[in-house]
Amino acid sequence: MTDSYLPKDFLWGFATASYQIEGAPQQDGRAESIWDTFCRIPGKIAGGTNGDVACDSYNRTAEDIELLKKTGAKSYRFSLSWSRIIPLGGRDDPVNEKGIQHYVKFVDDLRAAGIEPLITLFHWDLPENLDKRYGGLLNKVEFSKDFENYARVCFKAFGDRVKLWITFNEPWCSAVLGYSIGQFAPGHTSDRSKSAVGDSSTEPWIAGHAMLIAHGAAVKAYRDDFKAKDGGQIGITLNGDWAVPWDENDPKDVEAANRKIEFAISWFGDAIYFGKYPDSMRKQLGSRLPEWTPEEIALVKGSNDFYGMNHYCANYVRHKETEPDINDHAGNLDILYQNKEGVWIGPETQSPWLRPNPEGFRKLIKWLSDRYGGPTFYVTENGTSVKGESQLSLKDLLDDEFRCEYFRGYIGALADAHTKDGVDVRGYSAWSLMDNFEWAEGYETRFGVTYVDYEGGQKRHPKKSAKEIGQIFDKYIKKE
Ligand code: NCW
Repeated sequence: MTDSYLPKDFLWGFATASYQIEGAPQQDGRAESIWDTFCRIPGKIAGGTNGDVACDSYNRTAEDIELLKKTGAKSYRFSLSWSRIIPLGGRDDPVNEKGIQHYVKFVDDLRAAGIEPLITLFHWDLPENLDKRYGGLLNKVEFSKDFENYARVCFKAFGDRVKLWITFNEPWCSAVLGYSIGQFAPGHTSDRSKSAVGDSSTEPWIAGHAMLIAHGAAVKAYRDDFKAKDGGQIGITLNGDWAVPWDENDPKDVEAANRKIEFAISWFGDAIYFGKYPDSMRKQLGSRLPEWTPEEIALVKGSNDFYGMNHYCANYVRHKETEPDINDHAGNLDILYQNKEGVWIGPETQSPWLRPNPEGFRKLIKWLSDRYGGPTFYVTENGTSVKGESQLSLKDLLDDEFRCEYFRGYIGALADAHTKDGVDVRGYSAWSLMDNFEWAEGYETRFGVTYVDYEGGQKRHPKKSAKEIGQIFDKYIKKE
């Protein structure tokens, strides 16, 4: 028996993203995104795969809604494909009515099923044409104008039906994995042995700045012209793991753990809540980190109606004595899974970066709540892959006790954060409704509560977790 609870009307459900599930790359006038082209670069995606078919969700919306209904979900977070709505991306380029109509029908069908839509405008699949035309995220002026225009087209088309909007998903990933490590589209890196393009000494920070300005411009457009009439809320979704000092007694490791969170989360969070970058980043990066103009501060500061939190795991962090180099975008430190005593942070999963630690979730959301003055939170992603899941027989993989245990731990920790730490949390989207294209990790890594049989006609098989998650929420959500 637990005393912890989640508020009545708590909005729980599942999340996905357009490129990871839709497929249908040429249907109804869609043009290419940077992920279509990135996947064609040899060696970038495990198994040489891509999102051409994925879960074929573009043609299976009714099936996906049935899946949601079976779980009892109250909400569904999905992203729009910019390349379907404005195929060439820009503010002077044509709007594709067929793309709009597809999503209008989907939103209407969700609502008819009693499921609240949460829309993400940008989950990494930038129209390829904008990357070609002016360098995409590296051109803050052009990018923010085009993003604002795209956002306005979406607010106009769906604003009367959609009450929760997310501008960007995990801008850290687009910036660092896309413009420094080269693991994500468009694959820039300074390491000439891996790629011929990019300058990771400045590009990730320029891309991050551009996304913040574009976020601010879209929020201003929403607040000026749509919010009062449509009565919705808008925010950004930031990723970030909890950081535990490798040696709790070493002040340098304690400081490094804090620095890690600042480089990963406060980079964007401080800009949005305080109108500046963290001192730790300015100190290490100097002029490589863009300066704010007064107009940009006015646009970005205060631009969240809620904080969208993606969270998966925790790490140990150890301070590094060597001088930071240009590729050190975490703040001159090492990220480890074992601490000084040899204790593991959590069990292994299929994803090299993910080791579950529910207590870290409670600590991080409290840390964020304290730092940013108690904002309203929506947890926009949380979930796990399972080591070796793809190798199991269908019967065994449907019995995903590891994932159920993950959800029990994390949802319990969230209820504790709400009840015992006073965190204002209103919603939660589990990642993910179904197995899908896991970016650079291809199809081998599965995060779904539903098994998708890619070779077997895309048949969807709910796993044990698809049923259990509703029971977990039922235990915590207040009845009156
Ligand atoms: S890859 C990633 N994810 C997964 C993805 O499926 C989803 O679209 C994202 O929103 C699950 O949740 C997010 N996150 C990136 C993890 C960081 C990897 C760090 C690699 C360091 C080299």
